[in-house]
Amino acid sequence: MNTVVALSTPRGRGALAVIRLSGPQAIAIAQRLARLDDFEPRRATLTKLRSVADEEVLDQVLLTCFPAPHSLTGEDVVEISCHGSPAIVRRIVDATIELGAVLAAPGEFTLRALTNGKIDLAQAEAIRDLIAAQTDAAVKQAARQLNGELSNALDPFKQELIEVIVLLESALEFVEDDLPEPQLNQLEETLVSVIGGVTRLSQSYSAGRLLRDGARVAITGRPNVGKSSLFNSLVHSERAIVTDVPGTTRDTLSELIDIGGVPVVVTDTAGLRETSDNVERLGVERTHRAMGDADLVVVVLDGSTEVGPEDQELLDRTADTRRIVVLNKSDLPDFRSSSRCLPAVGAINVSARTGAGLANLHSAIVAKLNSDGAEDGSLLITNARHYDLLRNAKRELEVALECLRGRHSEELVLAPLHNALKLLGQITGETTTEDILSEIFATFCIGK
Ligand SMILES: Nc1nc2c(ncn2[C@@H]2O[C@H](COP(=O)(O)OP(=O)(O)OP(=O)(O)O)[C@@H](O)[C@H]2O)c(=O)[nH]1
Ligand SMILES: [Mg+2]
Repeated sequence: MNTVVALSTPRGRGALAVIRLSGPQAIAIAQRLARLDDFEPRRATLTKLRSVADEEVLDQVLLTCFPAPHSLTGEDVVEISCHGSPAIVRRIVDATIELGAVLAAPGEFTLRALTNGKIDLAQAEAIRDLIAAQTDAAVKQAARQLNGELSNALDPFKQELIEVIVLLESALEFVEDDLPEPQLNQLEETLVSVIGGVTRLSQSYSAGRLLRDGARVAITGRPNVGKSSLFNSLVHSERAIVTDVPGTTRDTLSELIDIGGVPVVVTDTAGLRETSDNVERLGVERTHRAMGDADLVVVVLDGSTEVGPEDQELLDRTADTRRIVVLNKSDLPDFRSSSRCLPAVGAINVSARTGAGLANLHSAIVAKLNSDGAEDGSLLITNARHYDLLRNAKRELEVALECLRGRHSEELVLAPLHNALKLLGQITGETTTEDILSEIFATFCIGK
C-alpha cells in the first residue's frame, strides 16, 4: 500500500491549510521533514518543516500523528496544519512526494477508511453529502447517515431475511420435511413486514432528494403583477429590477435560498405576453424553459385587477403541473382576495410590498415540494443509488412473497430472497463490486 498526500482544505488563500498524509510511510515522511525522531500520537506538535535537499524552512506547522489503526483511514495518518498560502502548500506537498508519497485520488482517504472497515459505504457517501450539504436540514440528514443510522435501519430487515432464508434452505435440504403450514404463514408475515419497512424507507427519497439536491421554483405571471418584487422578498435582497413598466424583467434571474431546510433555487422570469419586442420575446422563451425545468411553478396574479385572459391562459396551462397560485398586492384597496375572485384555485394572498402572507407562501412551497414526503425527524433516503437498490430489493421481495403465497417450491422463493439480501447489502457496501466503488468515489473531492 502506498502513502497518499492531499490538501484537505479548499484551494486558495486562508489563515490555515491542512495537508493530510495516509499510509505506511506517513509518519516516516513527517519525521524526515520535521527532523524529529518521534511524535506523541494524537498530540499537536509545533515544528518547522525543512526541505530534504537543503535546510530551507518550508513553513512552521502544527503536526499531528494518528498511528494505525486508530485513525481516520485505519492507516498511519499525519495532519499538517500549515499557513494557508498556495505556494507553501505546494512546497510541502512536493516535499512529501520527493520522499515517496503520491497524490491522493478523489475520495481516497474515505475509500481507505472503507477498505479498512472503519466505515461502511453508506457512511462514506454520507461524508461526501455532509461536505456538499447546503442547508441545516441537509447537514442533519448527512450526519445521521454518517452515524450509521441507515445501516442500523437496514440491519433488522437483513436479519429477518436471513432467518427466512435459513428456514427455507433447511427445508430444501431435508426433502421429506415440508415446512408446516403455520410456519409458512409466519414466513409470509415476516416478508410482509420487511416489504413494508423497505417501502417506507424508499418512499422517503422524494423528501430526501429535495434536501440534498434542492428544488427549482419558477415565479411566473403576466407583466407587472409583481413577480420581481416577490422574488426580491423571497431572496431578501433587491436583486431584480422593479418598475411599474410592464416588461421590466427580460432575462431569467436565479438565487439559492433556504426554505424550511430545503435548498431552493428561485427564478424570476420575464412576464408572459405576446410581444413584438425582440429582446422581450427571447425573455419569454426563457420563461417557458424555466417553467419546464421547475419542480414547482409559482403563478403570480395581480389581485388588484381583474383576472385577465393572459392570467386565465397561464392558470389553464399550469393546471396539471405542481404549482402554487399567488394573488399579489393585497395591500391595495382594490384587492379582491382569492376567496372572491378565484375560489376554486385556492390561491394565497400576499403583498410583496408589505410582506403580508409571505410566511404562508413559504409553508405552501415546503408543503408542495414535500407533498409525498416523510414525517418530520425521520431518517430520509437522500441518495439515488440507495433509492434504486431499495426499490429493486422491494420488487424481489414481492416476487418471493408471491411464490411463497402460491406455495411454490423453496428454490423459487429463495432466489429472489437472495437477490433482495444482496441488493440491501450493496447499500452498505457488503456486496459491492470494484466498478461500483470506483464510480461512487469518482464523485468525491480530492483530500476527502
Ligand atoms: N401596492 C403594491 N404594489 C406592488 C406589489 N408588488 C409589486 N408592486 C408594484 O407593481 C409594479 C410591478 O412590479 P414588478 O415586481 O416589477 O412586476 P413584475 O411582475 O416583475 O413585472 P415584469 O418584470 O414587467 O414582468 C411595481 O410598480 C411594483 O412596485 C405589492 O405587493 N403591492
Ligand atoms: Mg419583473
